[in-house]
Amino acid sequence: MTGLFITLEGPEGAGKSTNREYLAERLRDAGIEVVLTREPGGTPLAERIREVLLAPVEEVMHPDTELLLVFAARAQHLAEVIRPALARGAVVLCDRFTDSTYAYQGAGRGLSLERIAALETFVQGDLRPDLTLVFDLPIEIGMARASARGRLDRFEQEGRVFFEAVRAAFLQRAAADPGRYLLVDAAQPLTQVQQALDVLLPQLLERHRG
Ligand code: T5A
Repeated sequence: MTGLFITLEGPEGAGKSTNREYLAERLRDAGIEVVLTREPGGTPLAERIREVLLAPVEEVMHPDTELLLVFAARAQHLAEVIRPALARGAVVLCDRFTDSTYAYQGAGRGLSLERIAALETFVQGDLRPDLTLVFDLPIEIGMARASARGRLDRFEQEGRVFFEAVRAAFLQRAAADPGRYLLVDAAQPLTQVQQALDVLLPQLLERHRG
């Protein structure tokens, strides 16, 4: 058995958390250890950094501060949760990871992709997800789903141009590496999204068996 690192990415309200739970159940039914986690966050300390990142505050957070906080949380998460789980042979299902940094801090905030890549190598070494599911949907559908929950976080308060840039970045990254990314049409009814995940399941089991 080999550990398998699967990330779920996409804009706000795309169904990442909902489908992470669904996939976890299917994998556990097959007797596999699954670690469910998320970014920013995933450990008590990284969750505190998440609170700083998401809370709307008066003072404008500088984009470099945002970038460094995201990677600070990620360093902790990798050390405490992700690397140990992969070493045990577990499947790690992570809601957002470094693709979100390229999309939000890179495309959204306009930070240099080279700088993000340098931090990616510094914090992760050569660790990259084995598979990334990109849940794609029109911005207005995702925002309607996300805002139905109530108060918007600091990112959700951004405007349409920001989210279009984020969505385009996910699509571009998925198109550039079809071996690692799988695009999921997240605008479909949930049952259809989950049927698409069911089709993927045998492949995941096969890869986990090594
Ligand atoms: N961030 C994160 C960065 O800027 N840089 C980084 O490096 C990282 C890691 C985190 C924020 O941090 C930023 C990006 C984010 O703005 P978050 O809460 O983790 O925030 O991310 P969100 O995308 O905001 O989380 P959401 O909960 O809004 O989205 P999900 O998880 O994609 O959606 P989910 O599953 O909670 O579903 C939302 C609602 O839609 C329904 C669900 O039942 C739920 O009510 N739903 C559907 N309804 C109809 N049809 C479907 N197919 C549906 N799928 C789900």
